[in-house]
Amino acid sequence: MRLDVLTIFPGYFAGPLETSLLGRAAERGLVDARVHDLRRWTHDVHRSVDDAPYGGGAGMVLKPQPFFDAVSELYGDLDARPRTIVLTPRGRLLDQRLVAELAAEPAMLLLCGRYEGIDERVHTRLAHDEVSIGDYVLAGGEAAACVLIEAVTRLLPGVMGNAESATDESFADGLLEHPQYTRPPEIEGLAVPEVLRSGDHGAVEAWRHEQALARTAEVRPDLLARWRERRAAARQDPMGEDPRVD
Ligand code: JBK
Repeated sequence: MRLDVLTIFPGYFAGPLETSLLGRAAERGLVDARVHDLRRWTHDVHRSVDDAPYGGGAGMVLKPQPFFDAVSELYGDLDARPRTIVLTPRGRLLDQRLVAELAAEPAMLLLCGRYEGIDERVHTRLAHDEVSIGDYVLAGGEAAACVLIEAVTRLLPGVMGNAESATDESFADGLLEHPQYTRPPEIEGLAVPEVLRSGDHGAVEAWRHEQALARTAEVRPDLLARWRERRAAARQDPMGEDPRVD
């Protein structure tokens, strides 16, 4: 997948793009991520990317012109741009369904806002999607872009081994994960549950399912309600949609 990012803080992406999963994916040619400094498309001596809002008010707004010039130069024409996403708190909440949809794109362009936002005409003319990673206040879209990139990249063919991809199945099941243990069998007076050491695979599966249900009920009743609805629908219509698909 080809990935372009437009930001006024290109340095923000250096660590995440080089590290671990993403770094390996890039080395192997599975992702081609390019981070562009929006200031490259400024023409004044101060290289200013922002300006005061029309109508007044506090803060500054990112100017439209550098975005339009950047997209024209990168793709030759505004209409030749790939799937373009603005990371913004007013966007649609990112979930695994949207992540999977984006992973099927050949290329993406991510626009990161700062200050009070980006001139609305950038949204109107360039954004195919506005995406938020959650209801909290960030300094800008950079951290959100990193989250999106990591979530999408790990779904690209060849990026992850089979052992890691298998863990997706349980999330797609719609419940939170059951607890995990490794050696030693006891530490700090805390023992590994006996059933996990019993060798009884049926009992292990049943225990894990109970734990996942209990945990989901406790912290994410919203997820549990959706899981129950999907399971009921699947029982009504066994040949219908795969209930695991979020
Ligand atoms: C937030 O994607 N977001 O969630 C996001 C982007 C930019 C600023 C923000 O405060 N939440």
